[in-house]
Order: sequence, then C-alpha cells, then structure tokens
Amino acid sequence: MKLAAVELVRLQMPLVSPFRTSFGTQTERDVLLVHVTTPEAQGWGECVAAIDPLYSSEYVDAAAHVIGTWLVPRLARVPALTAARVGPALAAVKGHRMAKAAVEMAVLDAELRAAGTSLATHLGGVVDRVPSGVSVGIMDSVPALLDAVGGYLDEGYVRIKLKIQPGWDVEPVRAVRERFGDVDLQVDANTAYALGDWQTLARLDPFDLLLIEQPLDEEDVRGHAELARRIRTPVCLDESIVSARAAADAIALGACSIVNVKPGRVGGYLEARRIHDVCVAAGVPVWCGGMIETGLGRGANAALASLPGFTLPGDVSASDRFYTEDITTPFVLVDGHLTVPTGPGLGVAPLPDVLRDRTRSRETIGL
Ligand code: NPG
Repeated sequence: MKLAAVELVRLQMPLVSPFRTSFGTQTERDVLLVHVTTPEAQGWGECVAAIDPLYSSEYVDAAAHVIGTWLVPRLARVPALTAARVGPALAAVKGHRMAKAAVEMAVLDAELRAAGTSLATHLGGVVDRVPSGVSVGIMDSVPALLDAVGGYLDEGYVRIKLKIQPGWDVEPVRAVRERFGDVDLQVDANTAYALGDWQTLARLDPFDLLLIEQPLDEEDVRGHAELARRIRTPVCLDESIVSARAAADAIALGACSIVNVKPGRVGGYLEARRIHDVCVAAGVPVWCGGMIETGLGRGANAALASLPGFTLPGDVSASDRFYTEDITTPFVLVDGHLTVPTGPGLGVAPLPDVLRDRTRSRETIGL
C-alpha cells in the first residue's frame, strides 16, 4: 500500500457523567482520529491520549503534533507499506506510543479492508463475543457508589472495577461486597499509592478481589514485586506495561501475576498481541483495558479480547457507558457480552452525520 492522504480529525465527545479517578476528573474526551487513504482502501485509527498528561506523559495535542511532524513523513517514505512495517519504520522516534498506535491502527484497518479480513481473524481471535466489565469512578459518597454499581449490574455487566485512591479504598470495597455479594470485583489505583501504604492495601485482602491494578508508580516495578509478596490480592500492572519486553521483565521480577493490555498504551494492536503471547507463554492471564474509546477503538478492543489468553473480562463496556451518541453504530450489551465485529478491518466506521456534528477540526497532513 502507499499512503495517498492522511487526515487528522479532532472530535468533541462529552461523557454521560463525570469520570473521576485518582489522576483527575474527565467530563469529555478530545478524540483524535487518524484517517488514511490508500489506492486500495481507507482506514481509521483512534488515539487514546487524554487532554492532559496525567495518566501518561502523552496528551492529545502532543500526539497530533508528533503524528503530523514526525510519524506520517516517515511512513510516506515506506515502500509497500503494511501495518507490520509501521512499528519498525517509526522505531527511531522515541516513545509516543499512543500516537504510533493510532497511526498503525489506521494502516491496519486499510490493509485488512483491502484484504477482506476482520481484525479479530487477523489477530487470532477464537470467540465471537467477549464478556464485558465496567469501570466505576470515584464517587462523592458510598451510597452514590452503590447506586452506580447496582445500575451496572442490572444492565448485565459481569465484572465491576472500582477506582480507588488513599481515603477511598477499604470502605467502598467493603460496602460493594456487603451489598452485592460475590460479584466479580477488582480495583484500580492508577499509581496512587507508595510501597509504604502496603498495610492499607493488605486490608483489601479479605474481600477476595480478582486483582489490584497498578497500585504504585509506573516505574516502580521492583516495588510492585515487593508488594505482591506482602498482600494476597493478585497484583496486575497497567501503566508499567508499555511493551512486550516490559511485560516479560515485570513477570520475571514477580511484579505482577495478571496483565492489563491496552493497545493504545503499548504502540498498537500488533504489540498488544505480542504482550498477549508473552503472557500466555508465562501462564499469566490478561484482560483488555479501556481508554474511553469511541466505537472505533471499542470494536478493535473487542477483537483483541477475543484472543485465547484474555481469560478475564475486560473494560470493554457498551457505548452508552460513556457516550449518549457514539460515532459508530453503538456497541450494546447482550447478556453481559459485546459482539466482536466480523466485517473487514475494524468492522465499524464513523457514521458520517455524527462525525460531522462532533468534529472540532480537520487537518490534512502533507505527504
Ligand atoms: O472502560 O474505557 C473504559 C475505561 C476504563 O477505567 C478505565 N480506564 O486507568 O484504566 C484506566 C482508565 C483510563 C481512562 C485511563 C482514560 C486513561 C484514560
């Protein structure tokens, strides 16, 4: 394939309700889409970078800049471009994995559309629907949390993830356990604790959580290994896992016994599959994380989550968890599951009317 045109599209996507985490409260997403045109097909990629650099060092303005200035010009020079060639072609540019992932996703979509192959088939998916978990933000009060969790369980979500931070951890977990019994439950700290807090985290042990996600700083891999020896809840890493190599190292060090795979965080769906493969080889379960994606990323995440190593429910929730109106045909919950798209490429594309209504800006990148 040869790139004929690349466009960056920025969308304003308000969330149905504020989503509060230890790193801030999100009320809307500033979504960056990459649209590639090749002689054979078009493709769409979604960048997961947030408005601010508070979850990771990347943020959406920086991603748009690096894509336009550093990534696309390199790709334009690659003869016979394929998605597999995107990573090597961009390797000289350090970091910026969220930006690289968006570009690779767009090329992959175009390539698979041209070939008539679905993303799930290409990645090695083995099921046609995936169990859906939901991520529940920090609330103003325990009763408000119980209402929210009860609503999601009524909708059919099969697993609940609670965001935690110091001061909002043991009590909310206890309250959810007491009210909802043995529902599959896990917590996500987004790096909000230090190893010195291990005794607080050990107080979560009696609640039989599936896992605690990223309690410590993303660079504190050794600290996670030490924490994993001191608490009974299995430690899962998210922010620390930036590549298949990082996953292999973390597992070898005993820093995690479960891995959250987020394609956008690790540089794309192809590296995400390599992380899956590393974890399967090590006997480590994986699950697919979410970054409040629109239907484009949501559908692609469902495809990834259909691989055999994804043995835990992911943050692959229905479109209406975050958006009143998605930019694709909405993903809906059926018996606690999302259907894996089967059409060529991502199997979904932006609905022209919604795309137009949500667009903040469009920029064509010179090739
Ligand atoms: O279901 O898409 C979803 C959101 C799941 O909690 C979720 N994501 O830390 O994992 C996280 C968190 C997140 C969202 C992180 C947006 C960064 C940006």
